[in-house]
Amino acid sequence: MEASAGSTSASTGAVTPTTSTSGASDSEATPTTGGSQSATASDDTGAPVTSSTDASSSTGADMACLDMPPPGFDGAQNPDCAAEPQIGVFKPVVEWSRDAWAVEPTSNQVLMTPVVASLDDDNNDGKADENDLPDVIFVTYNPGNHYGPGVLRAMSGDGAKEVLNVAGKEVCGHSGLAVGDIDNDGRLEIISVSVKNELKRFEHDGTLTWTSKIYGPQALHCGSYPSIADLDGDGTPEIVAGAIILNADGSRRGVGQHGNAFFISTVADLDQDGKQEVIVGNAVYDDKGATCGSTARATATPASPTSTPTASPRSSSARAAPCACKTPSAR
Ligand SMILES: [Ca+2]
Ligand SMILES: [Ca+2]
Ligand SMILES: [Ca+2]
Ligand SMILES: [Ca+2]
Repeated sequence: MEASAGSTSASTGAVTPTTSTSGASDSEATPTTGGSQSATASDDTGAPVTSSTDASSSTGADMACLDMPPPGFDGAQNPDCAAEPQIGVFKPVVEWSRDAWAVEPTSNQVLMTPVVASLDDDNNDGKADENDLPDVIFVTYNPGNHYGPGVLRAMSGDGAKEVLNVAGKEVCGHSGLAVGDIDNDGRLEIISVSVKNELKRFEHDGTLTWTSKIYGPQALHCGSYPSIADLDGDGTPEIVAGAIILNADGSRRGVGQHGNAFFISTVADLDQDGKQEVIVGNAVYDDKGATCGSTARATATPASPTSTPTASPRSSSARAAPCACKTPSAR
């Protein structure tokens, strides 16, 4: 199962600091006196001491060991600057893995980054929260078909239980997921991307509650990773994916005209006005998709619904409004 590869990668990042490469460099990259053979000597006790009056230093002919030679340098390399990186040891231990499920068992490939959250109420206290066993939520696809329809799945964190298997809903096999309580009912919802470039919302039990309009591939992509954030700070979350911004009910809030929908859009309050902006590749949008800044010409395809949405759309007039971001002169 490729899901384990994704999590292993994350673990690798956490463990990497044990590698002692930098330590080796620190000791061996100390500026030396190029070509000098008498930089060290022994004192009366026999302990080595370092000379501070190296002959070649006084001539200016030496060169400190740098990470990289200076631009244009084509002279001989100083062998004293050579440093062999020391390779640390990383031995990941697979705690559990799974490559077949009760529903569509052949759909067992994972390309996206799984999400961890508590979907079900393990301790039967009426809530699904930090006191319950976290679940690993992901999308599988059939081998060689990651842009085809996949299966939304969840496994209990201990690997013992299949918590969720949702097939037949056209969830893109490559889709990223966002998980959060977007209706403030105390239970989590899951946002995914469909093979038709729609966003879909599922309840914690896998019930499909809405499907958005279809968007152009440059605004929303099968490989987009949705995010959930309260952009305008009104207590109700919005949904961001690629260059599109939806309200919590799936209706369109705005569509950016730049950026690359394939990757993860970032949300941050860049102008410190209390409202978060959306950063999509080379562009920044306000919470309604108006462009606050971009380094490129318009590339994204404006939203052009080609199917009947199950969510009621908002007026598109908001998209035409000027950016609400504050410029330095406007503050
Ligand atoms: Ca519980
Ligand atoms: Ca909820
Ligand atoms: Ca909001
Ligand atoms: Ca802001």
